[in-house]
Amino acid sequence: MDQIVTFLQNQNPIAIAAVAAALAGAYFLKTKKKSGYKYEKDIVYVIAIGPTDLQVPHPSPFALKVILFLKLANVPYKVIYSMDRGERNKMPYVYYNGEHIYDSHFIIKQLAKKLNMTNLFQTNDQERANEILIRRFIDEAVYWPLVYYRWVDEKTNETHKFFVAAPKWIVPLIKPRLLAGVKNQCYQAGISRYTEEERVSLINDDMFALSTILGNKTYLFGDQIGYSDISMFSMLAEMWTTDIPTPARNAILTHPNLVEYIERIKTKYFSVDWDQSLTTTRKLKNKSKQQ
Ligand SMILES: N[C@@H](CCC(=O)N[C@@H](CS)C(=O)NCC(=O)O)C(=O)O
Repeated sequence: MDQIVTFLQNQNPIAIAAVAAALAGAYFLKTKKKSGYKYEKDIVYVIAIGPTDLQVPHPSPFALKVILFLKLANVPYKVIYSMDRGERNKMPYVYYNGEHIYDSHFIIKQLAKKLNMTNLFQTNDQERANEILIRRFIDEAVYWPLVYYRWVDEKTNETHKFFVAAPKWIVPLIKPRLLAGVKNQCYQAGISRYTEEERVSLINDDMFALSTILGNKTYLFGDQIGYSDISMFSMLAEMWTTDIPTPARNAILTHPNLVEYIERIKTKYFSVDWDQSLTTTRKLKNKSKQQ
Protein backbone atom coordinates (compact mmCIF):
# COMPACT_ATOMS: atom_id res chain seq x y z
CA MET A 1 0.00 0.00 0.00
CA ASP A 2 2.91 2.36 0.74
CA GLN A 3 4.05 1.92 -2.89
CA ILE A 4 0.59 2.91 -4.10
CA VAL A 5 0.70 6.05 -1.99
CA THR A 6 4.20 6.89 -3.30
CA PHE A 7 3.02 6.19 -6.86
CA LEU A 8 0.04 8.49 -6.40
CA GLN A 9 2.23 11.21 -4.97
CA ASN A 10 4.23 11.24 -8.24
CA GLN A 11 1.17 11.69 -10.47
CA ASN A 12 -0.79 14.62 -11.83
CA PRO A 13 -2.40 16.47 -8.87
CA ILE A 14 -5.89 16.25 -10.42
CA ALA A 15 -5.62 12.49 -10.89
CA ILE A 16 -4.35 12.16 -7.32
CA ALA A 17 -7.23 14.27 -6.02
CA ALA A 18 -9.75 12.09 -7.87
CA VAL A 19 -8.27 8.82 -6.60
CA ALA A 20 -7.86 10.22 -3.10
CA ALA A 21 -11.47 11.42 -3.06
CA ALA A 22 -12.71 8.00 -4.21
CA LEU A 23 -10.63 6.09 -1.64
CA ALA A 24 -11.41 8.50 1.16
CA GLY A 25 -15.09 8.38 0.19
CA ALA A 26 -15.06 4.58 0.35
CA TYR A 27 -13.40 4.74 3.76
CA PHE A 28 -15.91 7.26 5.11
CA LEU A 29 -18.79 5.16 3.82
CA LYS A 30 -17.33 2.13 5.54
CA THR A 31 -17.06 3.95 8.87
CA LYS A 32 -20.49 5.51 8.35
CA LYS A 33 -22.01 2.06 8.18
CA LYS A 34 -21.42 1.93 11.90
CA SER A 35 -24.40 4.26 12.27
CA GLY A 36 -26.56 1.35 11.09
CA TYR A 37 -25.78 -0.16 14.49
CA LYS A 38 -28.32 -2.40 16.16
CA TYR A 39 -29.56 -0.01 18.82
CA GLU A 40 -31.01 -1.30 22.08
CA LYS A 41 -33.81 0.31 24.03
CA ASP A 42 -32.96 2.71 26.88
CA ILE A 43 -29.30 2.96 25.96
CA VAL A 44 -27.93 6.28 24.78
CA TYR A 45 -25.64 5.84 21.78
CA VAL A 46 -23.09 8.62 21.39
CA ILE A 47 -21.70 8.87 17.89
CA ALA A 48 -18.37 10.65 18.05
CA ILE A 49 -14.92 10.79 16.52
CA GLY A 50 -12.21 8.57 17.98
CA PRO A 51 -10.43 6.84 19.41
CA THR A 52 -7.26 8.87 19.13
CA ASP A 53 -3.85 8.76 20.68
CA LEU A 54 -4.53 11.88 22.74
CA GLN A 55 -4.54 11.49 26.51
CA VAL A 56 -8.32 12.00 26.69
CA PRO A 57 -11.04 9.38 26.19
CA HIS A 58 -12.88 11.59 23.69
CA PRO A 59 -11.05 14.10 21.53
CA SER A 60 -14.06 16.36 21.20
CA PRO A 61 -14.84 18.51 24.26
CA PHE A 62 -18.47 18.35 23.15
CA ALA A 63 -18.46 14.55 23.22
CA LEU A 64 -16.78 14.67 26.64
CA LYS A 65 -19.58 16.99 27.81
CA VAL A 66 -22.21 14.50 26.73
CA ILE A 67 -20.39 11.59 28.36
CA LEU A 68 -19.99 13.44 31.66
CA PHE A 69 -23.68 14.31 31.56
CA LEU A 70 -24.60 10.65 30.93
CA LYS A 71 -22.47 9.61 33.87
CA LEU A 72 -24.20 12.14 36.09
CA ALA A 73 -27.57 10.95 34.82
CA ASN A 74 -26.51 7.40 35.57
CA VAL A 75 -27.99 6.19 32.31
CA PRO A 76 -26.49 3.34 30.27
CA TYR A 77 -24.64 4.56 27.20
CA LYS A 78 -22.37 3.31 24.47
CA VAL A 79 -19.93 5.31 22.40
CA ILE A 80 -19.81 4.52 18.69
CA TYR A 81 -16.55 5.76 17.26
CA SER A 82 -17.26 6.91 13.74
CA MET A 83 -16.47 9.61 11.19
CA ASP A 84 -20.22 9.97 10.75
CA ARG A 85 -21.22 13.54 11.60
CA GLY A 86 -24.92 13.07 11.16
CA GLU A 87 -27.24 15.33 9.27
CA ARG A 88 -25.81 18.56 10.75
CA ASN A 89 -22.28 17.57 9.80
CA LYS A 90 -21.11 18.11 13.39
CA MET A 91 -20.19 15.69 16.09
CA PRO A 92 -21.23 14.43 18.53
CA TYR A 93 -24.81 13.39 18.13
CA VAL A 94 -26.79 10.75 19.98
CA TYR A 95 -29.41 8.16 19.30
CA TYR A 96 -31.84 7.35 22.10
CA ASN A 97 -35.01 5.29 21.90
CA GLY A 98 -35.71 5.92 18.23
CA GLU A 99 -34.60 9.54 18.13
CA HIS A 100 -31.48 11.36 16.96
CA ILE A 101 -30.47 14.44 18.93
CA TYR A 102 -27.81 16.82 17.61
CA ASP A 103 -25.48 19.29 19.38
CA SER A 104 -24.14 18.73 22.89
CA HIS A 105 -26.32 21.52 24.31
CA PHE A 106 -29.57 20.15 22.93
CA ILE A 107 -28.54 16.58 23.70
CA ILE A 108 -28.05 17.52 27.36
CA LYS A 109 -31.16 19.72 27.56
CA GLN A 110 -33.45 17.13 25.99
CA LEU A 111 -32.04 14.12 27.80
CA ALA A 112 -32.06 16.01 31.10
CA LYS A 113 -35.77 16.62 30.59
CA LYS A 114 -36.48 13.01 29.66
CA LEU A 115 -34.36 11.71 32.55
CA ASN A 116 -35.63 14.25 35.03
CA MET A 117 -32.20 15.74 35.75
CA THR A 118 -33.48 19.18 36.69
CA ASN A 119 -31.00 19.54 39.57
CA LEU A 120 -28.27 20.18 37.00
CA PHE A 121 -29.58 23.63 36.09
CA GLN A 122 -29.64 26.80 38.14
CA THR A 123 -33.12 27.96 39.06
CA ASN A 124 -32.44 31.46 40.36
CA ASP A 125 -32.53 33.90 37.38
CA GLN A 126 -29.25 35.63 38.25
CA GLU A 127 -27.41 32.30 38.56
CA ARG A 128 -29.07 30.93 35.46
CA ALA A 129 -27.92 33.97 33.46
CA ASN A 130 -24.36 33.47 34.70
CA GLU A 131 -24.54 29.77 33.89
CA ILE A 132 -25.57 30.56 30.30
CA LEU A 133 -22.78 33.11 29.83
CA ILE A 134 -20.09 30.86 31.28
CA ARG A 135 -21.16 27.88 29.18
CA ARG A 136 -21.47 29.87 25.95
CA PHE A 137 -18.11 31.55 26.59
CA ILE A 138 -16.44 28.18 27.07
CA ASP A 139 -18.13 26.35 24.19
CA GLU A 140 -17.84 29.15 21.67
CA ALA A 141 -14.67 31.05 22.62
CA VAL A 142 -12.36 28.97 24.82
CA TYR A 143 -12.79 26.16 22.28
CA TRP A 144 -10.75 27.87 19.55
CA PRO A 145 -7.34 27.89 21.24
CA LEU A 146 -7.85 24.16 21.84
CA VAL A 147 -8.41 23.59 18.13
CA TYR A 148 -5.66 25.98 17.09
CA TYR A 149 -2.91 24.44 19.20
CA ARG A 150 -4.01 20.86 18.46
CA TRP A 151 -4.29 21.24 14.71
CA VAL A 152 -2.67 24.39 13.38
CA ASP A 153 0.34 25.57 15.38
CA GLU A 154 3.48 23.95 13.98
CA LYS A 155 5.14 23.57 17.38
CA THR A 156 2.24 22.07 19.30
CA ASN A 157 -0.08 20.28 16.89
CA GLU A 158 -1.03 16.68 17.58
CA THR A 159 -2.81 15.92 14.31
CA HIS A 160 -1.01 12.59 13.84
CA LYS A 161 -2.73 11.34 17.02
CA PHE A 162 -6.14 11.53 15.35
CA PHE A 163 -5.48 8.77 12.87
CA VAL A 164 -4.25 5.86 14.99
CA ALA A 165 -7.34 3.79 14.34
CA ALA A 166 -7.43 4.46 10.60
CA PRO A 167 -5.67 2.07 8.23
CA LYS A 168 -2.18 3.44 7.62
CA TRP A 169 -2.64 3.76 3.86
CA ILE A 170 -5.64 6.06 4.11
CA VAL A 171 -3.94 8.66 6.34
CA PRO A 172 -2.03 10.52 3.56
CA LEU A 173 -5.27 10.64 1.60
CA ILE A 174 -7.65 11.96 4.26
CA LYS A 175 -5.41 13.96 6.56
CA PRO A 176 -4.62 16.89 4.21
CA ARG A 177 -8.32 17.48 3.54
CA LEU A 178 -9.29 17.36 7.21
CA LEU A 179 -6.38 19.58 8.18
CA ALA A 180 -7.24 22.13 5.49
CA GLY A 181 -10.83 22.18 6.78
CA VAL A 182 -9.77 22.80 10.38
CA LYS A 183 -7.24 25.46 9.33
CA ASN A 184 -9.96 27.23 7.40
CA GLN A 185 -12.27 27.11 10.43
CA CYS A 186 -9.55 28.62 12.66
CA TYR A 187 -8.96 31.37 10.12
CA GLN A 188 -12.68 32.11 9.84
CA ALA A 189 -13.07 32.08 13.63
CA GLY A 190 -10.20 34.57 13.82
CA ILE A 191 -7.94 32.62 16.19
CA SER A 192 -5.29 32.12 13.47
CA ARG A 193 -5.15 35.81 12.63
CA TYR A 194 -3.85 36.99 16.00
CA THR A 195 -0.17 37.31 16.67
CA GLU A 196 1.04 34.66 19.09
CA GLU A 197 1.42 37.35 21.75
CA GLU A 198 -2.20 38.44 21.29
CA ARG A 199 -3.43 34.84 21.32
CA VAL A 200 -1.55 34.07 24.53
CA SER A 201 -2.86 37.23 26.20
CA LEU A 202 -6.44 36.21 25.33
CA ILE A 203 -5.94 32.69 26.69
CA ASN A 204 -4.39 34.05 29.86
CA ASP A 205 -7.38 36.35 30.30
CA ASP A 206 -9.81 33.45 29.71
CA MET A 207 -8.14 31.30 32.36
CA PHE A 208 -7.94 34.21 34.79
CA ALA A 209 -11.69 34.72 34.33
CA LEU A 210 -12.55 31.04 34.87
CA SER A 211 -10.22 30.69 37.83
CA THR A 212 -11.63 33.82 39.48
CA ILE A 213 -15.24 32.76 38.95
CA LEU A 214 -14.48 29.32 40.39
CA GLY A 215 -12.58 30.77 43.39
CA ASN A 216 -12.31 28.28 46.18
CA LYS A 217 -15.64 26.61 45.47
CA THR A 218 -15.82 22.91 44.59
CA TYR A 219 -17.97 23.63 41.53
CA LEU A 220 -18.91 26.86 39.75
CA PHE A 221 -22.09 27.32 41.76
CA GLY A 222 -21.08 25.73 45.03
CA ASP A 223 -21.04 22.17 46.26
CA GLN A 224 -23.15 20.62 43.56
CA ILE A 225 -21.99 19.99 40.02
CA GLY A 226 -24.04 21.93 37.46
CA TYR A 227 -24.45 22.30 33.74
CA SER A 228 -21.73 24.93 33.32
CA ASP A 229 -19.29 22.62 35.15
CA ILE A 230 -19.91 20.03 32.45
CA SER A 231 -18.69 22.51 29.83
CA MET A 232 -15.86 23.86 31.92
CA PHE A 233 -14.47 20.47 32.90
CA SER A 234 -14.70 19.12 29.36
CA MET A 235 -12.93 22.01 27.70
CA LEU A 236 -10.24 22.40 30.37
CA ALA A 237 -9.58 18.64 30.57
CA GLU A 238 -8.99 18.56 26.81
CA MET A 239 -6.49 21.41 27.14
CA TRP A 240 -4.86 20.13 30.30
CA THR A 241 -4.43 16.44 29.51
CA THR A 242 -1.60 16.64 27.04
CA ASP A 243 2.14 16.42 27.45
CA ILE A 244 2.60 19.34 25.03
CA PRO A 245 3.15 22.63 26.86
CA THR A 246 0.66 24.66 24.85
CA PRO A 247 -0.11 28.23 25.95
CA ALA A 248 -3.55 26.98 27.02
CA ARG A 249 -2.05 24.28 29.24
CA ASN A 250 0.51 26.73 30.61
CA ALA A 251 -2.25 29.19 31.43
CA ILE A 252 -4.20 26.52 33.34
CA LEU A 253 -1.03 25.59 35.21
CA THR A 254 -0.79 29.09 36.68
CA HIS A 255 -4.18 28.59 38.39
CA PRO A 256 -3.98 25.79 40.97
CA ASN A 257 -7.75 25.91 41.54
CA LEU A 258 -8.34 25.03 37.87
CA VAL A 259 -5.87 22.14 38.00
CA GLU A 260 -7.49 20.79 41.18
CA TYR A 261 -10.94 21.20 39.64
CA ILE A 262 -10.02 19.19 36.53
CA GLU A 263 -8.32 16.44 38.53
CA ARG A 264 -11.16 16.31 41.06
CA ILE A 265 -13.87 15.78 38.42
CA LYS A 266 -11.71 13.41 36.41
CA THR A 267 -11.01 11.24 39.46
CA LYS A 268 -14.62 11.29 40.60
CA TYR A 269 -16.34 10.52 37.30
CA PHE A 270 -13.74 9.02 34.99
CA SER A 271 -11.69 6.90 37.39
CA VAL A 272 -12.08 3.78 35.25
CA ASP A 273 -12.80 4.69 31.70
CA TRP A 274 -10.19 7.40 31.20
CA ASP A 275 -7.52 4.74 31.17
CA GLN A 276 -9.78 2.09 29.64
CA SER A 277 -10.28 4.19 26.55
CA LEU A 278 -6.53 4.70 26.22
CA THR A 279 -6.19 0.92 26.25
CA THR A 280 -8.80 0.68 23.46
CA THR A 281 -6.72 3.14 21.48
CA ARG A 282 -3.60 1.08 21.95
CA LYS A 283 -5.39 -2.06 20.73
CA LEU A 284 -6.74 -0.26 17.65
CA LYS A 285 -3.33 1.20 16.97
CA ASN A 286 -1.80 -2.25 16.88
CA LYS A 287 -4.60 -3.44 14.61
CA SER A 288 -4.10 -0.57 12.15
CA LYS A 289 -0.34 -1.23 12.08
CA GLN A 290 -1.12 -4.72 10.83
CA GLN A 291 -3.28 -3.42 7.94
N1 LIG B 1 -22.21 23.26 19.11
C1 LIG B 1 -21.75 21.94 18.81
C2 LIG B 1 -20.29 22.00 18.40
C3 LIG B 1 -19.78 20.66 17.90
C4 LIG B 1 -18.47 20.78 17.15
O1 LIG B 1 -18.01 21.89 16.79
N2 LIG B 1 -17.85 19.64 16.93
C5 LIG B 1 -16.64 19.62 16.15
C6 LIG B 1 -15.70 18.53 16.68
S1 LIG B 1 -15.06 18.98 18.26
C7 LIG B 1 -16.97 19.26 14.71
O2 LIG B 1 -17.86 18.48 14.45
N3 LIG B 1 -16.23 19.85 13.80
C8 LIG B 1 -16.37 19.55 12.40
C9 LIG B 1 -16.93 20.70 11.65
O3 LIG B 1 -17.28 21.72 12.24
O4 LIG B 1 -17.00 20.58 10.42
C10 LIG B 1 -21.95 21.05 20.04
O5 LIG B 1 -21.99 21.58 21.15
O6 LIG B 1 -22.10 19.83 19.89
